[in-house]
Amino acid sequence: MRLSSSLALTLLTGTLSYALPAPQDEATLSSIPSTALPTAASSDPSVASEQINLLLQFAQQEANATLENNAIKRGSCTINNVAVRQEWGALSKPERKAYIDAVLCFQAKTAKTPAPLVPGAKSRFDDWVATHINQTTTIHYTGTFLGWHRYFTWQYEQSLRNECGYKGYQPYWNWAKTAATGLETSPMLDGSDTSMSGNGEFIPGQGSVNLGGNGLPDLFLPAGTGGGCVKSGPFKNMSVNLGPVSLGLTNGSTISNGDGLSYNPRCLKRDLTDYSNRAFANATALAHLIIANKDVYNFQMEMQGVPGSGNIGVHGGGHYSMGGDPGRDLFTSPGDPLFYLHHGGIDRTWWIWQQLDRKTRMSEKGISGTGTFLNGPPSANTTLDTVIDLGFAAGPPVKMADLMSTTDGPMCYIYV
Ligand SMILES: [Cu+2]
Repeated sequence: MRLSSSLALTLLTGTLSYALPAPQDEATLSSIPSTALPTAASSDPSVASEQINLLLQFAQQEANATLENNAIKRGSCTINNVAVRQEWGALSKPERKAYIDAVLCFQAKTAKTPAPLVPGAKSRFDDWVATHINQTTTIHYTGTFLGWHRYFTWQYEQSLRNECGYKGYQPYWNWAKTAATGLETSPMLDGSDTSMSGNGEFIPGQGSVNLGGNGLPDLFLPAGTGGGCVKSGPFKNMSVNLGPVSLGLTNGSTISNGDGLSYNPRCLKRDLTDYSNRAFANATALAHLIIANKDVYNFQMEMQGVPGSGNIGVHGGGHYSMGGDPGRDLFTSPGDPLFYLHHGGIDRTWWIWQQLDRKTRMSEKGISGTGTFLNGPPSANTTLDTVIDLGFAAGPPVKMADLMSTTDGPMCYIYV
């Protein structure tokens, strides 16, 4: 029997959650040879979606084998306890609500960051924004980009569980899906009580955001369909306390509030922009990113966008399709709680890509870059021994070596 890929995925999810595969499902699912994987990304979105599904199934098969191996070796992360991260739309409404409640709880808890260091950090949620602001120039376009954001997102998930009683795991944003459906009607952004809140209030007559300048060619992104304060859903009353540091506005200019660490309470703004989602983070972009890039340098450059190339990658595509404040601010972006779903998507993309060649892509050969933004000013190469430290957000500091696998180090999760 040949299963449709979506049915197979459903079955595989069941397999991983309950570890009780029916024999016939196992036989069907454990048989994707690497030679069956696509070697060139399709430019047709529906074909590209099928390609991504196949890559995902292969990745799950590889991860599954590792988990079974761990069980034999009596490792701590096995198929019986592995966390399964799901797409927002795959969560039930009570599961979505539980995640939202945990984030609201986190936003109501007092910060651990000392006020003299970051006067604007008022909540536990803000501790994470402060850490990201403080380290922005050493965690983007660096050798640590993927590992740092993996650890940051995982520790955020763990803190929601440990400090706010959340029982689930970090959901992720599937950009290919919202590129097809549009953002505002997706369960993640429809403004309902079980969404991550919706669009900002519509501001008429907005211009474009310019991502060029400073010696780079102009790159104009059209404004979205919001622009103002978010007025619906769970985060309509949230206060954005930190930043901005480098916030692109829809008149082409950029504003900042110094180092962004002082107290600057304001509403959460969004400017949902389907254009940015569709142009840079649709299924064909995602399939190309995973299939066409054989080494991590090219993979992470295409993911973040080669500056001046006119392509901002799926990373930029996701950020700029949220828009608003702090969504368009590279430094303060974790101030929008949607950040963590976006970075769940980034981490999942890296995870799939790694599973295609585990030996290389989880080793030091799977790291490229230095400790500074595009190596400016020049700094040492990132290695497996490079330490990631999340400051007051969460500890302990870890080495990159512990972040190359989501099941063989301190973490224990996979994606569906
Ligand atoms: Cu970041």
